[in-house]
Amino acid sequence: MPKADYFFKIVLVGDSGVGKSNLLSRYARDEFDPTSRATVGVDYAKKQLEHDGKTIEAQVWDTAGQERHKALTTAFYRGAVGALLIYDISKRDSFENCEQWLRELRTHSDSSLVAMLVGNKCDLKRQQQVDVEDAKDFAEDNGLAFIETSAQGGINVDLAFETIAIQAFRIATPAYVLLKKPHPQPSAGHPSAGHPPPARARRAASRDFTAGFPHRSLPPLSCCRYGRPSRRGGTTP
Ligand SMILES: Nc1nc2c(ncn2[C@@H]2O[C@H](COP(=O)(O)OP(=O)(O)OP(=O)(O)O)[C@@H](O)[C@H]2O)c(=O)[nH]1
Ligand SMILES: [Mg+2]
Repeated sequence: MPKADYFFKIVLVGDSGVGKSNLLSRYARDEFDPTSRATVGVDYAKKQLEHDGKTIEAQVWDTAGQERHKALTTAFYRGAVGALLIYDISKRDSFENCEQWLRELRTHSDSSLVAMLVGNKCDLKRQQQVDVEDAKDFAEDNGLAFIETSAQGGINVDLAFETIAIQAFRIATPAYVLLKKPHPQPSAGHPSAGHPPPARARRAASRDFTAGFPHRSLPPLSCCRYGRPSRRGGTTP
């Protein structure tokens, strides 16, 4: 893996069973496990992408949606610059709980964090319990981008991760360039591993954010569209 110019921590949140771990394995290794078990502690994977002539390394943290397996929240969110807030399109509850997840996300992370609402399992259209319009409304009300994905079918998975990484790149550039090193990985059995970015970097990130990150004006991504992220965060077929 070449040395990256930027390292961004991205966290996955959402109810148990929505497909967080499978989205991560599809993105990082192009794998899907139909019999995957509930995550215990924290899982971690990274992948690089090229944008604007720069190499960005997305360091993705995944934890348990189940309350009893929940990892230490503070450590999990610390230093995150992006988040995917995931629900299962065939489980209404998992969408309704997004409000709670978003609250938790906002409580524990920096105000400059960028987030995207992700309706996973869009291959289960016949069992769909969450109207796309409801999801778009929720996303718009909360300043989130929105996309539907399928970890099973590999639909829009790269696009979701790449879009959030590129959004993070747009706001974080001057601050996180100071870091120039990856966040420490969570070590096995110690999900609390990890250190916050220097206070200087975090203060700079907040300052830069006020300069006007366009995530509120991003058009919601269409349901199950294929394509690559464009410079404006939408898709180009
Ligand atoms: N049909 C379908 N099933 C999926 C999809 N993504 C995940 N699943 C299945 O949903 C179940 C739960 O997936 P996980 O990835 O383990 O869910 P999780 O959100 O990581 O769950 P926790 O670790 O408990 O928080 C597994 O049986 C997966 O195979 C998808 O896109 N489509
Ligand atoms: Mg999991």
